[in-house]
Amino acid sequence: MANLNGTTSDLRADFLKVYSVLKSELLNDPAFEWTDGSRQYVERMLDYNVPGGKLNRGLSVIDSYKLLKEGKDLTEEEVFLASALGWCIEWLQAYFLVLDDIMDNSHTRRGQPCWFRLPKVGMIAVNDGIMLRNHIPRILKNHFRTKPYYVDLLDLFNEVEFQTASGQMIDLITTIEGEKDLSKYSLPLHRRIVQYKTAYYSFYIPVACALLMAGENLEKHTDVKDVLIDMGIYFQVQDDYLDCFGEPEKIGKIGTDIEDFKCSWLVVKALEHCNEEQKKTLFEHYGKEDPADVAKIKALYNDINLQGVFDEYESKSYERLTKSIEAHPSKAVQAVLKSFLGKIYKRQK
Ligand code: DMA
Ligand code: MG
Ligand code: MG
Ligand code: MG
Repeated sequence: MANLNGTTSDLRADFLKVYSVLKSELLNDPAFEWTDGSRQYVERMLDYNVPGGKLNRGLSVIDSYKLLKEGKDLTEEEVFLASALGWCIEWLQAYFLVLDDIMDNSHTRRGQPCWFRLPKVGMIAVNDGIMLRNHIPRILKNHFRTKPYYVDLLDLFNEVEFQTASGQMIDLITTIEGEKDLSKYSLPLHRRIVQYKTAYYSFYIPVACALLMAGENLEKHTDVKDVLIDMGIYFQVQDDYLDCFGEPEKIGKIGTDIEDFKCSWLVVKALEHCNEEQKKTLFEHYGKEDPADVAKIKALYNDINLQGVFDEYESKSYERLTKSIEAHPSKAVQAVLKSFLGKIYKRQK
């Protein structure tokens, strides 16, 4: 029976049960001679980095698969498999975040210190990232080896990992010390970075997993992919906005984009809306560690009302995305895409 929250919390609890199953399989992987110490380390590493987020990406595989099945009840096996794929995406995310926090010199993530900040972890976190990445094909092998779509799944995860790593690469090389140059920052560059670093792994892969499980050929669904990529770009613009204007208690992290000289949507828009004097301030103070420099940039963002510029971008994006969703011929696909958009519109975390 429904509890006070409807069934949402049950779904989450069932999803977390699958995490425990996958974790214990990995901790007893016969390809390694485990000791108590190594097993305890990996268990702690997984519990710290994999399940603590919003779980939107993972849960959306189950959601999407259900909608594609148009109301037919799922078997227990189908729920388990969709959950396992959802967890593979959460593992992928954990892998990228552990390494992203090192490269971005971040302090907190999901309301706790970044994994590499723990004194006992430090740069072991680099190998932990590699471990997390290696867990994905092991989970897939354990549960999908005999499925007709196994090769397509492996290929999908490989392609999306390559796209994400390439996005991270262009995000990082724009900030190289000694080559910092705000005049190269533009909307097309920003779009290219966020499409690759965020959109494929956050929006495309969950739906692609559900489509493969439902026996679909991904090449036939490029229209769905285009909408999801567009939504992913909007999602990363929100992330850039929240980095500066979000509440750390809600987003679980303290922003570092200004210090890191990131090609954030905010700095691109600031360059577009500032006068000559404000432009000087941006060039002089963007990308510096000193809190006084950061404060000058934030004050400038307020002076030119970047929050208002963002609000307008947000409603325009919502309208545009809703239109492209409603243009899709399948009601089931429309439902998948609308549920995604509803979850992120005006998000505060
Ligand atoms: C996120 O970029 C992209 C990946 C692949 C982790 P980001 O550094 O803006 O993310 P966050 O703000 O969560 O550190
Ligand atoms: Mg980061
Ligand atoms: Mg980053
Ligand atoms: Mg960010």
